[in-house]
Amino acid sequence: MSTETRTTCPYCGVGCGVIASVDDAGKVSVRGDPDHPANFGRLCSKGSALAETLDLDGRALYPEIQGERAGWDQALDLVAETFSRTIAEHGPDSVAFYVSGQLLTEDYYVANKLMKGFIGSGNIDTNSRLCMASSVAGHRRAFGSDTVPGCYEDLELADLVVLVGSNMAWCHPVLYQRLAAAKAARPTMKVVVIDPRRTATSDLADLHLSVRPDGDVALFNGLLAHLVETGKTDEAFVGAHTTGFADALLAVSRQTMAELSEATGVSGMLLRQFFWLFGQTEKVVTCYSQGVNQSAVGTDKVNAIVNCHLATGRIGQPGMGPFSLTGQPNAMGGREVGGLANMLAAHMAIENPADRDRVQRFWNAPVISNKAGLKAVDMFDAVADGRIKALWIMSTNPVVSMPDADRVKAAIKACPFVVVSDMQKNTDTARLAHVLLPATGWGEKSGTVTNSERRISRQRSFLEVPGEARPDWWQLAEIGKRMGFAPHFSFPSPAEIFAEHAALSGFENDGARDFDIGAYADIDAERYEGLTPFQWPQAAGSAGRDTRFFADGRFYHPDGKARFVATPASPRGLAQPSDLPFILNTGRIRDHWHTMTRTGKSARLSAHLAEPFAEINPQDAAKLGIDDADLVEIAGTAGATAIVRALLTDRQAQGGLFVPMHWTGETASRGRIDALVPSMVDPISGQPALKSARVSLRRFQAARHVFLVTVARPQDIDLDYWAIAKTDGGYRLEMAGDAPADGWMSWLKYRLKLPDGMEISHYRDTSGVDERLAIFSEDRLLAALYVSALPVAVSRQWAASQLTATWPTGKPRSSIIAGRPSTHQPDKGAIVCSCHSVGINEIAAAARAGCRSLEAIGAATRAGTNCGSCRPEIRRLIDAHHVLAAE
Ligand SMILES: Nc1nc2c(c(=O)[nH]1)N[C@H]1C(S)=C(S)[C@@H](COP(=O)(O)OP(=O)(O)OC[C@H]3O[C@@H](n4cnc5c(=O)[nH]c(N)nc54)[C@H](O)[C@@H]3O)O[C@H]1N2
Ligand SMILES: Nc1nc2c(c(=O)[nH]1)N[C@H]1C(S)=C(S)[C@@H](COP(=O)(O)OP(=O)(O)OC[C@H]3O[C@@H](n4cnc5c(=O)[nH]c(N)nc54)[C@H](O)[C@@H]3O)O[C@H]1N2
Ligand code: SF4
Ligand SMILES: [Mo]
Repeated sequence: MSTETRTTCPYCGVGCGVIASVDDAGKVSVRGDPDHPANFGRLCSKGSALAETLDLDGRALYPEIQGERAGWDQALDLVAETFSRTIAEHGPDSVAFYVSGQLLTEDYYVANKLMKGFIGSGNIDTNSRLCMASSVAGHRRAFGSDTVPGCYEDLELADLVVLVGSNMAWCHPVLYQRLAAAKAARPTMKVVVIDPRRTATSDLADLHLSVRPDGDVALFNGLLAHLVETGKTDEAFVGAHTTGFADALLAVSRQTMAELSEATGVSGMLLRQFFWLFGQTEKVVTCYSQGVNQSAVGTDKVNAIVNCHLATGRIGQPGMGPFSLTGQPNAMGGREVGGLANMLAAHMAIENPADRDRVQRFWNAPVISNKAGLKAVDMFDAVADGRIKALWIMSTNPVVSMPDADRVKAAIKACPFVVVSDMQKNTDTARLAHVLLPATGWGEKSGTVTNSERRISRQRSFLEVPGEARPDWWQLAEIGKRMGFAPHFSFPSPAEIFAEHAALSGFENDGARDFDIGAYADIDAERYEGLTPFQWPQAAGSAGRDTRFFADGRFYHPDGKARFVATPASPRGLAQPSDLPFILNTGRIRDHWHTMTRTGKSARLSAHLAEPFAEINPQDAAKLGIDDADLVEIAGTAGATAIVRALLTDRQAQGGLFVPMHWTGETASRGRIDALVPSMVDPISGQPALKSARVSLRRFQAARHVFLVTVARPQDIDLDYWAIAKTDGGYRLEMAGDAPADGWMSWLKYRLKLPDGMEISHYRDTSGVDERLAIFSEDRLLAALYVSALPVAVSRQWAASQLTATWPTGKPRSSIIAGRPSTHQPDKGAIVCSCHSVGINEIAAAARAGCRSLEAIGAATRAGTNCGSCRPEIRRLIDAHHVLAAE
């Protein structure tokens, strides 16, 4: 017997439905919900591994004050009193909330209500500032509202899908799979990827345009000019439903193809192909994500794209439209409640007195913030210079994810009062909290999230709440009550919060505002429990209208028309100190989620890419004497440096580097890449340019390279470089630095706190440099350490798997010292398919043995047969073997 709960994945903005089962023994398993309209049963590698991330290791289980356990009353009283006193002494703008697109809508609603309507400050901002702010600003400029016009189905209906600055195969994998399936079923459909580097997503593309970093505005301006010149614009639509076309065209300076090619970094031939394709295809969807948003010209990029859709009237119709892909599970919900410092609630505008009055009346609030609050980067500046004296950080890890991260860390450290709500207690940010409030996490809390296509789905709890963890909405409401606003924050459960949120969206709306879910204003607990996924808008009394916006040509500016926005191409942001020759691009990998507080718990997910790395073009590497698997040191403007592994690939263009954002102070010695990213922002949206920092690069000379597998997490590692990843039965570490004066044996014993008397195998080569150590206790391997002057050549996967193997007395220990299996045990190699733990060597062997299709590889090895996230990589391996075979 098992109980099943329908819920929603807590990771990306695709918002897949998940069915979680708990069996009699309490074991959790998950599968895709076949009835959920986002995924129809599919899940990616991260979603499939959710059950592996639910352990209590490292969880915050009770409130702490200054690192000491405290009761909830004590902690809440301290927070409420300190916020109230700070406000009394220094005014409402001396406090701030920094929240997250991973809060549920109900949490978010209460946070925004408390700050804007009761504390009376705009100082609530969110990590969505780092994520969606440019899209929000671009939408508001063009449409008069923050509206995503289309839905997922449009990607399947389109004849051309353009992906700009989106690594969809890794970051919105299920949507990518839907796209890939649609293309396979209808091969005439075209896909164009616009990204400076070739990614797993590019493998689906008919055309890949390796645009110069931030060359997108020039590119879409060029497209607009082409559409005009070739008569592909929709004059009737432009005339009836838009203004500003002439001005926008003026800003698109006449450029020759050669000039355009120079400005975009894309050859004239590829540009012509793309322009032609876009011009002649009616059904075009342009999806964009962080390669667009996270830029000093992010808002202009959004508008340059939207301009092309407005000019052709391709918006709001099936298979057509600009489509901003939201990153976090509830980035969209946060926008609905007004979680950004410059928004109000229910898509109302903080700068609009009538909107302010309406929200204040609805809330029956004593005050209402009458100006925008501080945006994330400015907020942490204000923390740094003492203007903000009390800060509450909720469901985000800014010490890792904010630009200029060392400065953010120092600001938080120096702030007189910092509250952190998190599920985990050892995050880089939670470690700095004066008050740590333990939050319930996925599976333990209830509420709603809204995905990229405006679809609202329930997250439902199905696990016991561990320790004294409490949901974020409850924490916020308790503080509201204790600050003297009890009648306004006495919510018995998330259902009442959702009802209030829905009621506000419909309040005096009458179609004036896009966000309207007034149909749910009187939802009760029972209906809320049974709520099935639905898309907004759903106004009271309207029977589920069309799910697309703008089909009727009506926009939300006062005159009902959309605006073309002039977007002159400017090199803002890339003004370059010449001693820092590389442009640092940052982003995501397939199997990790942001700062890894959850995905880092899964051995399977940690196996794909187990240490921080930089993608480097081989020619750049050759010039700097960098070999594959060397360590490299990257230095930024602020003086901070990072050490990561070199991964040479021609997918990375010359002059650029790509480094993932996931490694933290918990998982690597110097992997926090945001310490190197300056906090330059887009002047309109306030979103930081996280993809174009200037850096220098050099080989990092390490005296020794070390690889370690161990059942226990080592303490106090004092080497220059280390990175730790979870593996079945323990951890694996890549390390480098000087050899310890008293030898590796005592080094290891101290780090692992090992008692004397263990069984030890030891090998040292004649030079005395290469050394190998294995420590056993009875029939278990406790640790194996490999030391070399060069990057250690040991099968990682195999060595790690020995932690769970049995080593009966008499079984020769030599193989572990050799670092490779004996001949009859093949080495899997690096894991490609995390669902079935299939390694690169197994897939390559199957390809060599004649498997030429994904299906054949799947049949032979099971790789790629579950979630499908690894299919682009398998495809690449098949292709590589094809080429080799043909040569
Ligand atoms: N596996 C995984 N999936 C995730 C997440 C995760 O942490 N892990 N996080 C989620 C979140 S919150 C977000 S916001 C999304 C992000 O999803 P994406 O935006 O797809 O992911 P990123 O890797 O940040 O960046 C996308 C691409 O932008 C490219 N790029 C950089 N500069 C430029 C430029 O100037 N122009 C263009 N056209 N492209 C450029 C990069 O090379 C990169 O391939 O992913 C979501 N999904
Ligand atoms: N260089 C660079 N920096 C980036 C980016 C980039 O592309 N490049 N991307 C930016 C983007 S788009 C984003 S979205 C951010 C993401 O960056 P963050 O938001 O800092 O990353 P997460 O690891 O998702 O942090 C979420 C935290 O909330 C905790 N948590 C999980 N569930 C709950 C809950 O229900 N309640 C509470 N209270 N806590 C919970 C987790 O344990 C974790 O500590 O990073 C940004 N930073
Ligand atoms: S695509 Fe993957 S991470 Fe995103 S919601 Fe679906 S299962 Fe979760
Ligand atoms: Mo994001």
